[in-house]
Amino acid sequence: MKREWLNLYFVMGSVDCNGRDPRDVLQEAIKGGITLFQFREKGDGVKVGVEKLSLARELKEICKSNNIPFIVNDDIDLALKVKADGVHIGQEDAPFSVVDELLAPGMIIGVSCHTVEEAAAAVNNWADYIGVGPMYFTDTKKDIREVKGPGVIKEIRNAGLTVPIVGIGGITVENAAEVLAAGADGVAVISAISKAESALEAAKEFIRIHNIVTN
Ligand code: TZP
Ligand code: IFP
Ligand code: MG
Repeated sequence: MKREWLNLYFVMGSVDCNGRDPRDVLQEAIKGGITLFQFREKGDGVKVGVEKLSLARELKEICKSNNIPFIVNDDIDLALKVKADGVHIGQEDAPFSVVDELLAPGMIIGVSCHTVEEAAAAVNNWADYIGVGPMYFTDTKKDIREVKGPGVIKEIRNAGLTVPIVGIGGITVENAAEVLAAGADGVAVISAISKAESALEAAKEFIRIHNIVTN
């Protein structure tokens, strides 16, 4: 995978869009410059079964026609069915070795990490990238760990780990620069784009900030 794919990682499911059509929100976010997309269908009122599958297929097609890699959160079966480019798994999900065996060759594996120890273990298991968070408080995920801030990313970099990293959790255009300055390759956001008045303008602003901090 290319490190630049993490520049602006948009994560979203049908319940994150304030009642808007997720296909429209994704199209707008792509026009605004997102570089990677994760389908994360979680929370109250989510789609299941064939409805989840057909939404995944539609979002995947939108990504494909715009050359944006498509990642599926947690659901390995779904990822294989829609021929996703990769999966994102948490520390509580199936062990890495199990996941790796189920996936097609070349698929991206991202892992959620909260500490230097978890990051080191993910690197040893050949994770393609890690998501570190929650950086800040968020209402979007109900079972979040302790908020530790961008300092964890600094610790991971100081430990010599060069693995591609995105920060996640409560990231907005106001605090994204701190996360990047701590050593993240990019930021992963749900609500700051999915619930923005304009997903396009929000994404554009994140890209503008990424360009300022990393150039
Ligand atoms: N993992 C850690 S925090 C989080 C996830 C999926 C939610 C991020 O959502 P938001 O709206 O960007 O805070
Ligand atoms: N990190 C990420 C990512 N996605 C998640 N769903 C998560 C943590 C819980 F953005 F991919 F890094
Ligand atoms: Mg970057």
